[in-house]
Amino acid sequence: MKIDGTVTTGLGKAAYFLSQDFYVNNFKKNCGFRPYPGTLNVIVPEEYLPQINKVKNECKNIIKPDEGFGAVKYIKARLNDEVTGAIVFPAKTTHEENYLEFIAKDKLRDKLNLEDGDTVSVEF
Ligand code: FMN
Repeated sequence: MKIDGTVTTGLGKAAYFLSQDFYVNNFKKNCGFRPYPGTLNVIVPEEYLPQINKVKNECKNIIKPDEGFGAVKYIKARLNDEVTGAIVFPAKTTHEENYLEFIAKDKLRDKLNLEDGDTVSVEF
């Protein structure tokens, strides 16, 4: 599935979680990269939510961390046909369902010169 969405700024909370060793080590082991501490938030059209929810519900890749932290599902994904990374689905989140959170090795806003309001494609 390939979806066009809009880059938007979050609250910056993901940076804290992506600095925790057990999340970092799991992503390194299972996705092959050490994630930049932050997620790129992409707002996607509501019409894709049923398909996205299906993928999320059927997703078997899950990090179950220590007590106090929430589980995170992840699925390998590509951004703008250019960057390989993953979409994460934290069980605990402040975001609405129409937000996809993309992680990768690099800071994507710098690497792809992205700003809020830009359109990006996410394929997974
Ligand atoms: N939110 C929680 O309240 N508890 C958690 O344990 C938790 N674990 C997370 C783990 C990862 C790897 C990520 C990426 C997010 C996690 N979140 C957790 C979700 C964040 O609180 C937040 O909803 C979301 O990532 C938005 O971040 P942003 O404000 O930087 O856009």
